[in-house]
Amino acid sequence: MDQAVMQEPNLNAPPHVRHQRLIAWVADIAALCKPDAVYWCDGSDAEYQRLCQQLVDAGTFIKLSDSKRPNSFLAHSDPDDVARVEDRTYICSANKDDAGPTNNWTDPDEMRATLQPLFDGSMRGRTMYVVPFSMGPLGSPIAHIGVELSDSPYVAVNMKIMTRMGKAVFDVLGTDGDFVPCVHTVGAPLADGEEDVKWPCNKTKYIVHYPETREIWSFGSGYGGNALLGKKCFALRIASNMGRDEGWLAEHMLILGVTNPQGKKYHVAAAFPSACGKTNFSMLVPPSGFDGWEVTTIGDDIAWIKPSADGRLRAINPEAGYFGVAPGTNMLTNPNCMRSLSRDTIFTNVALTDDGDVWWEGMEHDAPGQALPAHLIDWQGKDWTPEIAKAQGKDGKLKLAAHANSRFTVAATNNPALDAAWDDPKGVAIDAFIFGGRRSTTVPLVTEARNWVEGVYMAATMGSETTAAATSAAGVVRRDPFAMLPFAGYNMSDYFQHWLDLGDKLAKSGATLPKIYTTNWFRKGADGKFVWPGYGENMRVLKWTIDRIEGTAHGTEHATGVIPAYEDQHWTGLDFSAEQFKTVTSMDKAAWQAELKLHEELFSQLAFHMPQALIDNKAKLAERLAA
Ligand code: SAT
Ligand code: MN
Repeated sequence: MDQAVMQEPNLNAPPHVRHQRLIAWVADIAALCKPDAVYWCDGSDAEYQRLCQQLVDAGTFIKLSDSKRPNSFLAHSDPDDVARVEDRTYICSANKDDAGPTNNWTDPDEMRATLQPLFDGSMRGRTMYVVPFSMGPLGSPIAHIGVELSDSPYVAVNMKIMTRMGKAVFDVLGTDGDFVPCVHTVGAPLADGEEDVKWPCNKTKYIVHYPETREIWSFGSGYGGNALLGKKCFALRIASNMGRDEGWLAEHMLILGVTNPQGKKYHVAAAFPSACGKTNFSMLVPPSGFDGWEVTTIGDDIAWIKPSADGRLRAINPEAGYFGVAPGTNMLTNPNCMRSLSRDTIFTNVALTDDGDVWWEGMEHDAPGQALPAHLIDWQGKDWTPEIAKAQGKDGKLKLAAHANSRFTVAATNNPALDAAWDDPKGVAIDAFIFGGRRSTTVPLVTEARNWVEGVYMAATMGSETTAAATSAAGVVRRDPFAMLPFAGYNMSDYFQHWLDLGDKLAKSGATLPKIYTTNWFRKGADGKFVWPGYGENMRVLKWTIDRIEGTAHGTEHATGVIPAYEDQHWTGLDFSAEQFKTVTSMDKAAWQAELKLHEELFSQLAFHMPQALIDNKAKLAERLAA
């Protein structure tokens, strides 16, 4: 690995690194973690290929067939390292109240004392990669820089796809630029001559944030949001703190552009909990009946939003790639995503086919007639056939070939629906926010907030049935305010206040605030099946929200907000009856009375600093429901 490899961990950095504080920090961490070598990533394609080959040689990566899936790899993780570990994730603010009741908190000094011996010598036998990255277009006024030190080459190659990673970051940093220091170790030091495992990790895991000093320390996991520290740790938990202090928003939101047949373009930012179809929505293909409409992707998971001089909220996607859920992705649910994944992709925990390609549950819909593959290697490296799957499955379901939270990592530039402005340093002006939960009952397909406070209330009280993206139990309803429950890096009530304050400030400046909506694609009928077809058909809901902004669509006032009637929706190209529409939009009074009790529970949990405006909004809602 040429001259960039340091034989002594604390040797000087390459000449293009001119930031003494950064170099000193790298030396300090090397002294603590004691890697065998330090390697400064330059972010080049050659480096990416070299590291991928190294991962192949180590058995971590399987190279997929070059004819089926060019330039692509598959990794199977340790079976105990497959998702974010929320119960091991900490916000260590100086004051407990600043972390709030929704975050795990430990006194920062105490946490440092706990972590010190764990990190001491944790990288023995490994190389420490210095991974410089920009979250957002290089040099953008909305972007920020981080440097991750990690002993995982899997992390280095994923960061190359997920962020603007490499040498150019040092130019932006100059001699004294700000960066968020991120330290990551898989926590599996190697004794002299000890052979490595394919997916090193540690049973003990700590994902730790120090909001005041803007630091991230991650120990013991090599997976996704636990290890790719630019993503949830920086872009949401640390950045939400930066946003609170500096007057901007770091949100768990996709950003899309939608252009109507007249050529007028709008931008929408939408929040959904993990694994609720954000990637699908961000790459939506307008269905039949929508000639002339176009949807383009700016981002699929995270948005950084800053007020600009003209009073508009301008958003960038801080990421440069997609780390999306594979199962359920197919040509029907997300054709643009399938096309993105046709090459240059890292897959994690999906199944391997006999001809060197990948497979996951849901893909069978792409190959009619050949419902399930005859043989696979499943995500745990075991033989999988439909017969084995049947015999070893539980509750009448087939044993999964791909883990429910299996993922793909792919560059945004592979997306055929990528927005021309996705990398624009100025960002895009947001016209509407959408907050969507996964609820089989109660919450209508779409509701428009009558004002900013009502919208913030809707977002704050959002509930969702849990998914496999976190290691906790799937399928129970939990409140997930703004889809930020696991990601808000400070007190949730203060975070609500921040949203209210920003709205106030923009309104006072005379700006038109974005409209706020909630959606729910997941209402079920009496037969327990989803009623709304979802996916591309969500365009119909999107069109209504845009037409409301244009002032051309009708809606009816309900207790919770404004809801379209059947005739307010554009139905060309879809056979969807008024009766079905009623099932997905009906407002059941009793269900809402029960729902309000759950809002009450949330409000008492978050009582400290709960904004009065939201308490008042709840009282008004209760009155309207009682009327
Ligand atoms: O594991 S990640 O946090 O990167 C993905 C997710 O949970 O949304
Ligand atoms: Mn997410």
